Amino acid sequence: MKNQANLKEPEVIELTNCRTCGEKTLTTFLSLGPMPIPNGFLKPEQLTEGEAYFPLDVAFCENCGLMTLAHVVRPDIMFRNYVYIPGTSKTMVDHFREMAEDIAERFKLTKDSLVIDIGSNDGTLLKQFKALGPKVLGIDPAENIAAEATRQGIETLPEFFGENVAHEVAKKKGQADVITGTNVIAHIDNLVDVMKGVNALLKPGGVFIGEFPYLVDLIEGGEFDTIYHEHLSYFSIRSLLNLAKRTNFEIFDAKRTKVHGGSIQVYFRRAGQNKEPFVNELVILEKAKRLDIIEPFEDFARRTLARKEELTKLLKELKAQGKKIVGYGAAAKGNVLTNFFRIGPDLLDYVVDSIKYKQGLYTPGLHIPIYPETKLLEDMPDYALIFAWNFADEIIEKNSEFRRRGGKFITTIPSIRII
Ligand code: JHZ
Repeated sequence: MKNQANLKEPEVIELTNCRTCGEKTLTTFLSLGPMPIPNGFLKPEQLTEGEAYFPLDVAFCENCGLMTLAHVVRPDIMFRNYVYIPGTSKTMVDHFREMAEDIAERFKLTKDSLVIDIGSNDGTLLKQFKALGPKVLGIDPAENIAAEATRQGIETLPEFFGENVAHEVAKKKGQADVITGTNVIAHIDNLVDVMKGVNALLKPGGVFIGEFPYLVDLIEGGEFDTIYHEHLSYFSIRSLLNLAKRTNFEIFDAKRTKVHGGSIQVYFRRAGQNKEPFVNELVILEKAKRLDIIEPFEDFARRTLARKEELTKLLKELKAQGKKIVGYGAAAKGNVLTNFFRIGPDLLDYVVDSIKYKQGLYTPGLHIPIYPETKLLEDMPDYALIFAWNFADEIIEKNSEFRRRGGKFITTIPSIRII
């Protein structure tokens, strides 16, 4: 079984039809690029090699309300050798523990149940399921991370998920009671193929639960830096209802969660079980927020440009006062911010990060060096700009000594603040 990445395919293609409803009604309303892929961290010897830049334009589907990137970068460029892992964040580990407990209880999972996680990464979610009894299996195309997860006891197949892979897994391992996919469905272009794969791999009566950043939170919070090449789709429930209908599934529950700036968990099962059309408070909320027309998206684009001016002005003023500023958390979203705002080593001396795979590397595009978090106290810069704003509370709390010695944090989202 080998993956679907075809090296003969072009590196980037323009999207012509909406991925959830299939219509040709896409209108581009914001351009953040071109820029390098934001998890494309560089080794020192790669700094002079030149990087590939890809468009980063955002479009809106007038028909079903999906927000989507206007282009798709070939997946193997982004996901084969991946550096992001959720396991170093306490917030994510706690979140996945709660999620696993909730699902295991609600769907009465036992030690005979099978849970399969798509885009399972380092196995952080599956470890929680395993501790509760069920058998688990991960599927993730990042060969480096899949191998590490398997070494740690979470069997992980290094594959891109789709219908073909699903049939093979079902043959070898059997069908699953629950399939999960956290922060991965938004990363996949062919969602019809994903749903066909889920159909092949799910037991009768099984459920598929997807979690991803929620469009309402992204637009309201001005979370422009969540927009990058990996994240092809920014889902509303409305857009997903279209996808479910096209693929013979139905949504039977959807709820908001706090992670990654505000996410949703959406519950799918095979069609034909809902007695009434699915309407919950989120469907009503999206209508009230007018996310079915382009105006709120154009307003979001205006707010993003205003934030660019505000933050660059602040950093330049601090720099002119002789202050030393660094970045905190070499998140992919930080690389969107630095590239779009043009904030480079002239303003930020370095970035600190807890993930060992990122330390010693340089950020894509602007080449800011990355160090372990311990450098913050050794060096005591005046300001640390928090790129990983979704973990701001955790980061500020664990760095109380930095603040006690006079260090200050700057946040960018939901607003630019000095703490
Ligand atoms: P973090 C990820 O985006 C990747 P990113 C992915 N594409 C996705 O879908 C979204 O999340 C939703 C560091 N850190 O999670 C670790 C510290 O240094 O916001 C990470 O490098 N110290 C799958 O990359 C970064 O910050 C800490 O105490 O934007 C956070 O990256 C903590 C808590 C984190 O994701």
